[in-house]
Amino acid sequence: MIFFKRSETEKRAKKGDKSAILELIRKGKKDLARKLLENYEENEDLRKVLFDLYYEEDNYLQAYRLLEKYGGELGTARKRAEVYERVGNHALALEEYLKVGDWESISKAGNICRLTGNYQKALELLRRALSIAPPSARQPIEEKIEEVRERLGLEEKKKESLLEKFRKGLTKTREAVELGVLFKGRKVDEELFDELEEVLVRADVGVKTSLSIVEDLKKTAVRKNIRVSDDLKEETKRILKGILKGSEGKLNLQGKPSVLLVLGVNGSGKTTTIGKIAKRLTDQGKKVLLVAGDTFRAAAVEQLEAWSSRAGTSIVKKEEGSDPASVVYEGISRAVEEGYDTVIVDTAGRLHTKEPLINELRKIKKVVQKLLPQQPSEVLLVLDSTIGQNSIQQAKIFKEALDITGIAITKLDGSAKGGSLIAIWKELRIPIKLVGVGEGIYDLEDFKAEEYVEALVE
Ligand SMILES: Nc1nc2c(ncn2[C@@H]2O[C@H](COP(=O)(O)OP(=O)(O)OP(=O)(O)O)[C@@H](O)[C@H]2O)c(=O)[nH]1
Ligand SMILES: [Mg+2]
Repeated sequence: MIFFKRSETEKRAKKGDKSAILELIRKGKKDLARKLLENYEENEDLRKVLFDLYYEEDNYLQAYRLLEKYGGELGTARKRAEVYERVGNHALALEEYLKVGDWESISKAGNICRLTGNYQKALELLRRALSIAPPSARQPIEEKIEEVRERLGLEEKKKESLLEKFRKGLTKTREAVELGVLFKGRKVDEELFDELEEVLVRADVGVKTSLSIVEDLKKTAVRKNIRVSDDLKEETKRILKGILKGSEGKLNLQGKPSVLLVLGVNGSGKTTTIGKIAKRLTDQGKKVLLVAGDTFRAAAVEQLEAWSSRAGTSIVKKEEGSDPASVVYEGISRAVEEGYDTVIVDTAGRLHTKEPLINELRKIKKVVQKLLPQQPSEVLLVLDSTIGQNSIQQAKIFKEALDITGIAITKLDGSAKGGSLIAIWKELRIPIKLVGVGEGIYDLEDFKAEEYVEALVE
């Protein structure tokens, strides 16, 4: 009997009967329901059900695809806002959050403005949110307001020092390694050295390197007759700075236009870093063109577009699935014709298909050189510091494809593995040119080894 009823529902559902499909969903047959709904995507009513299902399953890209294709009447404003936010279309996310209008949404809208560097608007929205938020929700909003006010003040006075930024950024690593605690008022003995080695490994400095640092320290301790741990701290800094000698580099933007290729695996922070670099250059009065060479998914192009408008650059893009090399060709041609100073190329980073990826990157470079034989002046590999030393493996694969001229290390602000930077330098010997210390448009710094070590060991 039950069996009969179930197949009856499925039969109706297959014919596009909404209540039958809803029943399937209620009964947990979501895969089937989704498949059926996808066949009826053209139907306005069923499309709404499909959107809600995608949303529920955190399938933001598909939900976004529906919004793109059929216009923004699906779901509720709150759901749409979340989808837009997740795929990085901040302008539309903002619009939708403001439509919802409760304290939570206004606060989210304020946060988007904060992250995109629109601090004046962020302040206005966060204050509005604070005025209508329940007491229990006020603290985090107040903290954000504080941060934005600081930003506004700092921007006038010129930003906080690099050391400060590194200090803040490396908080998580420091918490994990507790070097400060370790070096405080301890006797210098074997136990201390063991612990030191352990915390260095924990910060992902690498086993071999950690061991050699500790060996070096032991010798120094004997030679200089060091008996209290506090004195070891300065020696540790000295050794680390020695290891990092030569690791600093500056972006090479020679030529007009100069071409910057940006590589890295999915989620490493390529697009964000491109946005930050672009902002830096346009602030210097440069004419910058972004090229959406990640044609693998539509949202990637959207994301780059959002950064492009924030940074005030132009963008060259094509539809999802286009040949990346052809987008690059178009971009470089346009940059030459229209006198751009710098072209920055975003690329796709799916590593699970290694060979095609390598071929694609080589092809992109070839296309660049067909038009501009001296370029790219910079091939920048973006590595995520939160995955620590695993990024070394990734880097090696990208090295197979192209000569990498510089590294950008991202998310140093959220990483307990900030020590991996040392291992990355030791292993790869490619200059570290930039570090990402937050999600905001100004959260990018030139790498400075001294400041990094000071912040790490302090
Ligand atoms: N905290 C922090 N987050 C960052 C930083 N850089 C990037 N992110 C975040 O990391 C996530 C991925 O960044 P994307 O720029 O989209 O990475 P991507 O390499 O372009 O990723 P794909 O386009 O998927 O290949 C986003 O949520 C960014 O906000 C950083 O320096 N600090
Ligand atoms: Mg990207």
